[in-house]
Amino acid sequence: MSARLLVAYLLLIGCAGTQSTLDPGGDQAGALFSLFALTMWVCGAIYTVVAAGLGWALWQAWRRRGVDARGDGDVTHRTDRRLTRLLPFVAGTIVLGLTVLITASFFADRALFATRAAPALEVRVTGHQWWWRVEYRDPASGGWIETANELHLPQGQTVRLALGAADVIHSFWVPNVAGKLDMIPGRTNLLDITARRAGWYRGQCAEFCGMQHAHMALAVKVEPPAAFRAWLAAQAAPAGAAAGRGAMVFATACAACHAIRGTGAGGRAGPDLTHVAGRRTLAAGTLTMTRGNLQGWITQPQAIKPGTSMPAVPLTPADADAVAGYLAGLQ
Ligand code: HEC
Ligand SMILES: [Cu+2]
Repeated sequence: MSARLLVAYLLLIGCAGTQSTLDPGGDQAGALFSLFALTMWVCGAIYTVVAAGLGWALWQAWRRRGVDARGDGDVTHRTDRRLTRLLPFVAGTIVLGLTVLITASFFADRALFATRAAPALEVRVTGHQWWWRVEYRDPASGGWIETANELHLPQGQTVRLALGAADVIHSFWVPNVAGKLDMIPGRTNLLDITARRAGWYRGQCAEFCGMQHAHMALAVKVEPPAAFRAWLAAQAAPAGAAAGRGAMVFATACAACHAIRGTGAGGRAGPDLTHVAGRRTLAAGTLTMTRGNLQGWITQPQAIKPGTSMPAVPLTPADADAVAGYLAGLQ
């Protein structure tokens, strides 16, 4: 008994979770899940009928074993005629089943890619090898507020994502919230999403994009609109004035690639680090955000994420410690 329970548990734990199509937390994921459930039920019913028919046929054959060999073919012919009368019913069921599935699929598709007239918020998400640039349209100024590797969504509001790519094709996929949509260089794909359930989710690049494709995750937080607005206002604020050894090291060794708004650093080759320590993960979900992991990443990014576009910058241990300390303070 306990072994059977364990099997059932192992089969079902995959269904709930922060990266699951079977645990929808938004309208678009809900539409996809309903389509999936309907398809499962229809196909499950057909499978059951077919399996029962096969069982019946085997049973008949077993009951009549030896009869046909004696040359008494009547029984077989009678059964054949009965089965022939069933054919229109079988064909009708197939046509009906397919029609239901095609219609449901058509409407699910429309629900998935419907665009609203006036979304509450506009967010630009750009795929890079192997991280995500995320920019929010500032409701106050109309400008863009830049962060990386983390997407915050106001609960219950429709957000328009403008998806693009800087280098190769990537694909945006946060299964608890919405279906996949490719991110293609030179093109902008629009996706309206409405997240309903607050919490943290995990997105994942869904188009193979090179060596570290597996380490291209996106942390997604759905939160009540007031909390979201407070978070966005904090993201919009520049970092405090840069002072101390860490800031100096950053200005010489890192600023060519990274921006920290409010300081002179304005590089755009890598993620914006203005509030880097406020993020949940480092390097697109590769590490959790801690002071120790920050320093580890800065000293040996190529060991942690081989092939990443961030080079190992030669720093003395004291300088690495100072710059990690500086970044850890950027909440
Ligand atoms: C040649 C450009 C380049 C230089 C120089 C560079 N970086 Fe990076 N950095 C990147 C890129 C690109 C990424 C994204 C890597 C990835 O996730 O695959 C990155 C990622 C990071 C991240 C993780 C950000 C996040 O959102 O998770 C931190 C922190 C970071 N760099 C700090 C530094 C520091 C400190 C220095 C200087 C010692 C530095 N970088 C030098 C390009 C650079
Ligand atoms: Cu990718």
